[in-house]
Amino acid sequence: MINKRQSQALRALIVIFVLIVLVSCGQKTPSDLSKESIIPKPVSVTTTGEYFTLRPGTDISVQGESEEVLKIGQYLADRLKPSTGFKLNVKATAKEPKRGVIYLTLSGSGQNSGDESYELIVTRKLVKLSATTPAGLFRGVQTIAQILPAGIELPAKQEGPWKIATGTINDYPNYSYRGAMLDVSRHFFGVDDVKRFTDFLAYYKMNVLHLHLSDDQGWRIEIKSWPNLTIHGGSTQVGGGKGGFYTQEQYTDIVQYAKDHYITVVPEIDMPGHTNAALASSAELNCDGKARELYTGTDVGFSTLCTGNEITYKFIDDVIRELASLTPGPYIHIGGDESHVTKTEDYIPFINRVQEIVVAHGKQVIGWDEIALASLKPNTIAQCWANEKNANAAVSQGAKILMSPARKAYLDMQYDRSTKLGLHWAGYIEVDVGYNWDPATFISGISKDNIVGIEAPLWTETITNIDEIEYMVFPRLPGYAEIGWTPAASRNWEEYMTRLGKHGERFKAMGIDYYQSKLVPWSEAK
Ligand code: IFG
Repeated sequence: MINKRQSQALRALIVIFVLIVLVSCGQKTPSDLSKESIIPKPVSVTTTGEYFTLRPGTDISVQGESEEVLKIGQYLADRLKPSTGFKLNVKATAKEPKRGVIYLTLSGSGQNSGDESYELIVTRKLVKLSATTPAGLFRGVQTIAQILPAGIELPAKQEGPWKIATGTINDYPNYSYRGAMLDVSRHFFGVDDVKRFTDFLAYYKMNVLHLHLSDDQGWRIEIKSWPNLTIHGGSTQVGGGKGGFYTQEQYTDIVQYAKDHYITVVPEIDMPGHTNAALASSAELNCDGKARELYTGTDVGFSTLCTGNEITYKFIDDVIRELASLTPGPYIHIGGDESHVTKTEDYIPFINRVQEIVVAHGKQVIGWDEIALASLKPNTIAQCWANEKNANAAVSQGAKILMSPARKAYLDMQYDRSTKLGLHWAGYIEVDVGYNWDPATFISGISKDNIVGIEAPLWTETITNIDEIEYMVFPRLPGYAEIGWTPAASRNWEEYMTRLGKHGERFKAMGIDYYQSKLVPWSEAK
């Protein structure tokens, strides 16, 4: 029997021990899930005020034997392993585990809101991520990474603890098409750069990678029936550098990598304008039968395929056939922009015929908004970039609109006049300008029902390497991802910029060379 003095001493010891445990945690114990800085902002978050702790023995349990879901489990493990140093074994399980694991299941996300919806329930004992499709699980995995401390993204082992605030998240996207474009023609970027760009899209739940594969300065995709397109047309770039191109094998590798991240590749062959690289590669594509010189400048609108020659349509059919066979996604982008030296009376039948060719090869057409001058096929999408009249003309033909207004969404626009990279013909796009708009009310006559989604193009006349890509893409990309995912009614700049500020640590952890806009309250690493 212990006496009063001893029991007081014991109580004091217990208090000291508890304090040591709490202090030694070294980090604020997350206990409010609704205060986490998730981008895109989820549809609904409820908090229960405790936390789940990732431990060395935490497994990732996957319901059933689906290879695809096990692969998502392994993707999550690979995301968490470097910084935690934990084994994070991925195991198939027949029934819901009791405790101590991250559990992925396709048993439905609690509300059937489309194929990218998910539900994440975190308790002290279990992290349960459920969805109705693997894509939904994959989107939910990005949320798990974002509600762990920013250090989770570091490539080397960190001191934990690795705690996740408890509660429930139900989430699904507002638009089905949420993407970004990389212009690999003006300057060529290798497969690894494209994969890193793809990672950025995946982290922020975007689902389309549009590759601008041909233009005046370079043809970047091997076409076996027209080999000179890449041998000659891929041999240079803006400024005269050595250029480059993707072999069909490399393109297939990019497409597979995107697919593994639940991202669809949209390949673009720009025509009839922006075709000097093709015109330099094959004399017969020119109306005068003379091959053009390669072009390494940055002018636009000076080139056109010979719309009156039959060989032009054989060329296009060969290109679209080979590209379609390499592209699992539903779309082929035919460009159609800035065809300033193609007469309108030639442009219209040309676009009509090219749409027929694309549809004949089983794909749907996307084109820049000028294609609205032609008769759009039923599933053709017009990408609105500069001309609101064209967008309205497309809608009046029943076409859907992909919103990429240059003055809001062009990632090659300078942040302000001091930005060393980029252009400003459409205006300066600081982080708030890129975020503070609603596609559904941006153009009169075009409402949410007419819009498939949003895409942020990065044109690369002035962008030459991955660091420069990162500087122009971050921190604006998460904002476009949120515009595509989160309803406008739930978005406002004042609230968003605080969440974005917390992502600075994540950008740093991922080695992203981002523009530290003065408009954003960047949080210091803890
Ligand atoms: N417009 C051109 C691009 C590129 C861009 C640079 C479109 C659809 C200006 N066409 O944007 O090729 O040069 O900001």
